[in-house]
Amino acid sequence: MKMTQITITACAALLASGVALAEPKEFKKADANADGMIDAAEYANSGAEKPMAELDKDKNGSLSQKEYDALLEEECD
Ligand SMILES: [Ca+2]
Ligand SMILES: [Ca+2]
Repeated sequence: MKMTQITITACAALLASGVALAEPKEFKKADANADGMIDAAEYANSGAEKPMAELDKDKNGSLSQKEYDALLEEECD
């Protein structure tokens, strides 16, 4: 088995024991209208399972790329 496969398998096991199996989309794919922000509707379709409010650090009701990227970084810790 290749190293990348081992890593992915370990990651999947971690996710299975924790919260999500779904992998959130990358920012540009989640941002359906390409306005540079993820709004609530886009977030609902992003595949993320974390409550949006936890990522919305400035509480403006949408996620900047920086706010959204925190989700991707936490995904497989
Ligand atoms: Ca958007
Ligand atoms: Ca925000």
